Amino acid sequence: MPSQSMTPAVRRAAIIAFLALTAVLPPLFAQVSAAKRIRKPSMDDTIRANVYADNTFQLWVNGTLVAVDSIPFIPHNVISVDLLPAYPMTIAVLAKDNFDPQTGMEYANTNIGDAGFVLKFSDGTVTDGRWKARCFSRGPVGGGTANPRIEDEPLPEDWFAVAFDDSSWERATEYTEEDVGPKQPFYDADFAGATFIWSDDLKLDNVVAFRTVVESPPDGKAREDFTGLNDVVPEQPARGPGGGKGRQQGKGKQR
Ligand SMILES: [Ca+2]
Ligand SMILES: [Ca+2]
Repeated sequence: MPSQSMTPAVRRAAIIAFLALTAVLPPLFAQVSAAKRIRKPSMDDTIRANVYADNTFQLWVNGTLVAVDSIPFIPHNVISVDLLPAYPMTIAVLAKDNFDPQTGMEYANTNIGDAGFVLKFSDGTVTDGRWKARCFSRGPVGGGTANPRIEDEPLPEDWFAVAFDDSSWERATEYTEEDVGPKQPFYDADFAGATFIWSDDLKLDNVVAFRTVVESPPDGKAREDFTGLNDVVPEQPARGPGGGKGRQQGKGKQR
């Protein structure tokens, strides 16, 4: 409160300022408090990721490993997983062709296999030539099969991290379906608008890392950011048909 030593004019001004602050601050605090309130996300807040790799991949989103191809070689499968997105969204992929680590070839060193990678998220995120790509293992060097050997280099320790600097990486090369020759599972899943990518050598480059940053949802749909959910007390979500009393026989949903 204003001090007794103030002049009347200053004191009056101080009292007005004090009263104004007491009127303004509580709503401000309430806003901050409300901003920290967050509901629990539901499956409606997730997006679906479809990923197809010739031959295998690991997928990292915002620095976290979220999916690994469950069939590393053949048959060529589509991996579909649910993601809780947060934007900007950093996507990092480690994709590998099938290859013998000594020769770079496959099928008992009788064949130089070719590769390819494609991804689509239901928020509209797709692979294309804007992604960054960097080869970390190639072979057989020069395409020679008489004395096949590989060249490789270690992945940077934090290559998948949000803060990793990929400015020295090249842009990915786009490939057609004819180039890659995807198998039926690719056609059974939604990859509309997505483009196959790899480095600039679909045959000899066997380990390729990709990175991109999706600044905002490509479909324009507003989505809440649930980052840090463990650091707040979320609002209680609406209960399901069971009224929150547990799973009803034959009706409950497995979680
Ligand atoms: Ca290959
Ligand atoms: Ca292959």
